[in-house]
Amino acid sequence: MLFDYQEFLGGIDRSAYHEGEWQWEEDGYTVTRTYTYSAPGCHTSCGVLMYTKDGKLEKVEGDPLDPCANGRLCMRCLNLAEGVNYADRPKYPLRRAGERGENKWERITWEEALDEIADWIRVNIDEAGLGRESIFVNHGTGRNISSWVPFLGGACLGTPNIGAIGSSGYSCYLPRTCGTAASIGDFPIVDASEGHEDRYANPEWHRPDVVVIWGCEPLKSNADGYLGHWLVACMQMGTEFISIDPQLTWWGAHAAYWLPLRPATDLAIALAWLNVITTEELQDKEFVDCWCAYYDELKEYVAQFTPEWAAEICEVPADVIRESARFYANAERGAIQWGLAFDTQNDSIQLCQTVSNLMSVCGNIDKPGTNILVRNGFEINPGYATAQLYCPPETFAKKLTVDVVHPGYVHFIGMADCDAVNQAFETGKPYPIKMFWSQGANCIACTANAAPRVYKMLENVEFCVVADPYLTPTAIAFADIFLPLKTTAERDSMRVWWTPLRAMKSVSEWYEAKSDEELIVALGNKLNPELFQKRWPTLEALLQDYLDTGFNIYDPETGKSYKSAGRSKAGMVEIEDAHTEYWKKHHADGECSFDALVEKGCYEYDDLCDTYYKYEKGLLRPDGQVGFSTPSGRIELVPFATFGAWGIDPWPKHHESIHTIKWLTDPEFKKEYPFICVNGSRSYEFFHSENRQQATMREFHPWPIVKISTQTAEEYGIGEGEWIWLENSEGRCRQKAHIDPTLNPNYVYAEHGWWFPEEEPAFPHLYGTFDVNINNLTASYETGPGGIGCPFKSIVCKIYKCTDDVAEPAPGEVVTRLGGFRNDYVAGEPYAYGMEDSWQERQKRGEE
Ligand SMILES: Nc1nc2c(c(=O)[nH]1)N[C@H]1C(S)=C(S)[C@@H](COP(=O)(O)OP(=O)(O)OC[C@H]3O[C@@H](n4cnc5c(=O)[nH]c(N)nc54)[C@H](O)[C@@H]3O)O[C@H]1N2
Ligand SMILES: Nc1nc2c(c(=O)[nH]1)N[C@H]1C(S)=C(S)[C@@H](COP(=O)(O)OP(=O)(O)OC[C@H]3O[C@@H](n4cnc5c(=O)[nH]c(N)nc54)[C@H](O)[C@@H]3O)O[C@H]1N2
Ligand code: SF4
Ligand SMILES: [Mo]
Repeated sequence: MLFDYQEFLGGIDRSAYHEGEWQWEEDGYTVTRTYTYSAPGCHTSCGVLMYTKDGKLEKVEGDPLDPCANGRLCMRCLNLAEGVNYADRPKYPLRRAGERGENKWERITWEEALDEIADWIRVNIDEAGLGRESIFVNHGTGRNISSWVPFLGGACLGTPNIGAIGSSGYSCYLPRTCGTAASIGDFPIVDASEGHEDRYANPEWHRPDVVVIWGCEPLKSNADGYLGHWLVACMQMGTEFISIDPQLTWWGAHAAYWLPLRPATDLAIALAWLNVITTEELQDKEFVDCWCAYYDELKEYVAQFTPEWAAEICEVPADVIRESARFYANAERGAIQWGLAFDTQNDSIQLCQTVSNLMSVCGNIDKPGTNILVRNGFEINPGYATAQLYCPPETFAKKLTVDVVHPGYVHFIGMADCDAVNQAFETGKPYPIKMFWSQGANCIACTANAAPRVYKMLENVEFCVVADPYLTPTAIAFADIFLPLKTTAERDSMRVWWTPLRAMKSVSEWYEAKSDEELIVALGNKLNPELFQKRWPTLEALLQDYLDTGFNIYDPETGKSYKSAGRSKAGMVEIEDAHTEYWKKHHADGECSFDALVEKGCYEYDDLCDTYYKYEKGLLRPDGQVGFSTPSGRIELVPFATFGAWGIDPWPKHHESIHTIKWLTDPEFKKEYPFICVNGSRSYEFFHSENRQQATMREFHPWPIVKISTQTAEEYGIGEGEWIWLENSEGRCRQKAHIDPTLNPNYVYAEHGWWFPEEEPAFPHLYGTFDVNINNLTASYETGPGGIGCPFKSIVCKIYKCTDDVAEPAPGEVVTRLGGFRNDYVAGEPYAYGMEDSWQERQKRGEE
């Protein structure tokens, strides 16, 4: 065994690391034991030692006493001080002084900024007779904004329209949560012992025998609250791996099987695996009999999806599909680590549901070393469900829902539907959006599919506030008011994304920046003083309420408590007790506070995620009965009830995207656009568009890189490091070629999220963001069943070398000055011409 946890623990000099202390002096530094979260962003939160001198962050080291990360840090945390102390980081609130995009600003006070915002809303929305639904609140991916920004939208601004602009089908994570909510009722993650404080030494834990790394690169991404190095530790203890990925990753290179499928054909593999498992009777019979519903129906349905059928679609040989299915199913403890690629397909929600069935039929649910079911630590669940408690019901009823653009579906998610929001911006229907509030997102550089189209939607918005630690392309392009925010180093905050509950303790100051939490308190007291003065008058009160009730309604005067009635409906339901498990555990002993958590070393594990076989113990269902949190109490292998209620076909079917169906069936089209352009694979240096300011990161990774195969490089005469154009019907951008001999010659791999903070901010250059933006080539409005998922990672393109002799305008000029690549967008439609219909249209005509 290459990794022995006890030996690792034994090798740490715990007194040298000041066990039991959270702050001490060392060699002229103050050292603080805490967690980072964001900004800059990351889904995870690792234990750090922050070294400060005279109130300035000087360096960061991993904390080997932290059980989450065991002292291991990414370069992004090790280099945190450079981001925090970035010289051009905004110090004060700013008011736009020139035209949008001129990058002219004047310094204002916080009081002026908040007054201006309050006045604008009063005059242009309230007194104009409009509702607060005409404010759209925008955020990006999950990080230390996930609960705070929706909460700000609901409690401070009173709007139900909150979401991530341009993120069609919320094709990040949401499909996975919805797909598993329907069948299992809870979310499964690979058990690498992360639920236990004693980790790999926990007596009940067992390392997985086989882990499938599927559409995920957990080493680079540490995505969704999960750390990639936990799986490396499993590998070192003997776990075997399967990689299902179009490109050869580190995991593929270390795997027993690598299935290099054609992008976005995962459902074909998943169905074929189910076919092999059910026909060869490899399922866990006892688990299926006791805990699963509709096994026979599932077996009968998947009989048609043989490995030979799948091989035709996904280009992986049938025998490899068959053998890898057996390898997973025959393992006593198998686990599946899935990633973003699951969300970026037309089939997303059905794919996620089908792969959760693979876990279920093999009995790989909540048993040590398989996929365990997890919830937020101590059931602290702030976010959308609580935001809507504070939005008046009549306003909430006006939320922009999926049926506005994709008739026939039922809205069941917390956010406003992304495409419905697009349509409201593009057409003013069903009502116009007047104000855009963006916090923790950099939409035109990153979040938005069809970025030039989103630019067009937003350029004339009447009033825009951007709150961010940095001046981003989005801020330059749209902000009327810019609010400077704190980073993790300056911020008192907490997080629950699984377990443990963690605290971030501020260690330094940055001029007049406020934290997201401080902004909520300041804005709420300005705009909604009656509620805020009673409930969250101060930061301390806000943090305390996070621990006590997770922002659910608890009225000490009446003793009544309320929770949200459900994501799609307005209103609230009375409940017995709004208090969190944390409050219940610590209220009596007085240790239920932010300060107490900090003094404990900034973390505390909860019992639920620490427990196996929760379904046998009655821990999952609200009624306390054994079983799963589904309508029948069993895992519903065919989710008739839930998908039925959502308007989604419970029988999964593989659907190609508009691009790939044409690529597969029309030789002329394929000749014009010979490549599938996979995009947005993560890199160690950056988190989306973040960290581009840091010289050290840019030394490692100076330019956007597009990977091409050796064969393509030869065919096109492209050399390593040469700039090339990528283009399709929607637009074009350029990136630098990197020749990868392992890449399939039919694919190119482009990066996303680029801008150059060292370059000119003003229009038309806008930090160069549109020149290199792969989202010039993606589309909105093409979503899967339920309006969930969008196939933006399997678009098509052509490539050609960049030459100096073509005097065409740069993409930045095209987008910010010349009206964009296209002027023929039709609201509600992904492509205006030259493309087939979406699968929904094809289905209506009976072609699917
Ligand atoms: N083509 C293509 N496009 C993609 C992707 C892809 O794979 N391919 N990936 C997509 C995915 S999965 C996602 S999730 C989106 C992400 O899109 P975004 O979430 O918009 O990406 P970021 O660059 O992380 O933008 C976050 C902004 O938030 C700020 N920030 C960081 N931390 C904090 C904080 O704690 N508080 C506040 N208020 N601000 C903070 C940062 O400074 C930054 O400006 O991009 C999507 N775009
Ligand atoms: N360093 C860093 N970490 C990040 C981020 C970041 O920007 N930088 N972003 C964060 C965010 S918001 C997210 S959503 C996560 C995403 O992180 P992950 O879930 O790990 O996903 P990716 O890194 O986008 O891609 C993983 C793999 O999917 C493969 N892939 C592409 N298309 C397909 C397909 O159709 N099928 C299959 N099976 N595989 C495919 C790619 O080749 C790649 O190797 O990372 C998070 N963590
Ligand atoms: S995963 Fe990496 S970047 Fe994220 S908090 Fe941990 S060390 Fe920092
Ligand atoms: Mo994401």
